[in-house]
Amino acid sequence: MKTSIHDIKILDIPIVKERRGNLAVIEKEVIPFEIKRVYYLFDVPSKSKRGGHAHKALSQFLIALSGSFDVVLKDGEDVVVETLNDPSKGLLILPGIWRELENFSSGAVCLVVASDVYFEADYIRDFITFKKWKSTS
Ligand code: T46
Repeated sequence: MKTSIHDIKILDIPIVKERRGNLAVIEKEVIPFEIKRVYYLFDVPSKSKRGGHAHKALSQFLIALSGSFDVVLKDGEDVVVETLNDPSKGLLILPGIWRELENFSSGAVCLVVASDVYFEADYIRDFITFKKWKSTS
């Protein structure tokens, strides 16, 4: 799997701004995959870490709907940390990238838009296995 942390992108989400408040729309022009699932993380204790795995085929788009958190991204060679704190921007993570979510602020909500349904066999949950898979696939 040839993806690297350089393939990770922060994408703008179109916003309809009004005095009544803002409305954000995620349609197929915004993200490069068909949406099959949406889930969200909330009430995450500040010391908690989520993620700690990679996906073989799944693409995901992460948005901080509220509050902030850090996403640590690894491709087996390099590491980058993206802080998400703006509901008008989302983080596109392609398959083959290790991710760890941490430093959740109080009230943070992480919305995840995914390219497929939940499938445990798509996960690599061990970092050594991930590095081997990256170098051989
Ligand atoms: C990711 C980060 C950002 C389901 O039953 N259905 C689902 O759609 C998901 C995502 C999870 N689950 C079950 C599987 C586990 O028994 O919920 C439990 C917790 O899942 P996990 O430990 O994978 O949760 P996170 O927060 O560490 O990771 C999740 C996603 O799994 C992952 O793809 O990138 O959020």
